[in-house]
Amino acid sequence: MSKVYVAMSADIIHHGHMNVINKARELGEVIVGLHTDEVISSYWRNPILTYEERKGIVQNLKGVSQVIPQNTLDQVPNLLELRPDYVVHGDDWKEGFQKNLRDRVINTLKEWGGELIEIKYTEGVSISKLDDAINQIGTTPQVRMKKLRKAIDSKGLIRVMEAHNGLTGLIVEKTRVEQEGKIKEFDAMWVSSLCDSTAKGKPDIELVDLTSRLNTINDILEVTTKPIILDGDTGGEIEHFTYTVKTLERLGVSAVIIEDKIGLKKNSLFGTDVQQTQDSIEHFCEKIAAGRNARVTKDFMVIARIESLILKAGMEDALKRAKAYIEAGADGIMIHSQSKEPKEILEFCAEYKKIENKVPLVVVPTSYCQITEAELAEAGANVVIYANHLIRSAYPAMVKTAESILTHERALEANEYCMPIKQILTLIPGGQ
Ligand code: SPV
Ligand code: MG
Repeated sequence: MSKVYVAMSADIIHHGHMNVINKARELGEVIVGLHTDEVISSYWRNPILTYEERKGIVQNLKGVSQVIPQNTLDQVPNLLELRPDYVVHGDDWKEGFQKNLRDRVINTLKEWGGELIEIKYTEGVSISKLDDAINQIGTTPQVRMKKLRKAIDSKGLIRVMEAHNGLTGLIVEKTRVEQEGKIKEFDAMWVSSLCDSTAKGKPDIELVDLTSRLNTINDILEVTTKPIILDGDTGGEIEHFTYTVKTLERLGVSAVIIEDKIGLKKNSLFGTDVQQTQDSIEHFCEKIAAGRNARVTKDFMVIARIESLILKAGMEDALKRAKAYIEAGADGIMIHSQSKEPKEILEFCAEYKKIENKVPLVVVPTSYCQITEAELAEAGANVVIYANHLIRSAYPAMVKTAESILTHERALEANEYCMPIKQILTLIPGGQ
């Protein structure tokens, strides 16, 4: 009997998959190469179901005789091992980011006279569309909250983008780029104190109170499903912080990051240009421990942010604090820097790697923005936060439009900076 190979992720099984398997069945014995969890998260997002769960489903599909793991998006390693007579695939990979993978399959099959059979792509169904439909249904606080830890555990480095209202939340939720065989998305949202304050026309000095921050978070929660990390400033008084943790966890926020400063907080990127005071290690450890004790489940993360490099207290102090904060129960460490070069961050990362009981490491490359995600991952960072980029890009565009209208005393010239009316009307579905 002929051997037929079919590769799939099967995270959401639909009739398109069944068309492929039915065709494969006609040709012979069907072996499914099932993408491992690592493969799915490397080219897209975390799978909804685990490998074992997906395997359990696929091996019970009519006509499937064997399910084996496919450890790369590239089918070639499995093909070389199995030397199948046929590979069956939808014809949607002739163009776009999978074209390269298709060429490799064709060339490999040639070695033993195998054949690629392509069936017409099933119109109207795609995993991305189904994914969007699932997201449209919404999520629950617990499901959303767990996603952050899961993403950190299964990916080398997760990408986080700032959101300061429902609209920017939607941008982080939906923006997707296909490039070099991968679908790139943001994994989570950062509700920055700087952007949340700026959007409200206020300075970033812990002036915007928790109730107001919760309103922003709620606007974002209402229209998105991705996990949220809150910039919790200093966390305030220890007695208050415990309430904050409970409130955030109840809402389904995944993590709060608190910085080891005390007194009137100023934005870190001012560095030593303004008066800022670092908290004592003892007091900040007490705050971390209190936060940890206040949470109900371990899904919620209390992450400690170290300001030693910002305040020129030195690398040794930063590392000493990292160790102490981990001992106090921090679920993650954020190291911040306002240096224009990544040198000090990379130095910290290299030393941090040596800590035995280390926890996920968060970095915020705003000033040292030349560093790439690949370099950060290599250095050992687990979370990269793009902390202010949506508001920083929106503001100049809005000012330009306002100036144009003042200059020309009409709106015509500003049109070139604006999206068409039709587009804004339909940007958010459900308005018609
Ligand atoms: C924020 O986004 O508010 C932060 C990061 O705390 S930074 O602005 O770099 O201090
Ligand atoms: Mg902040």
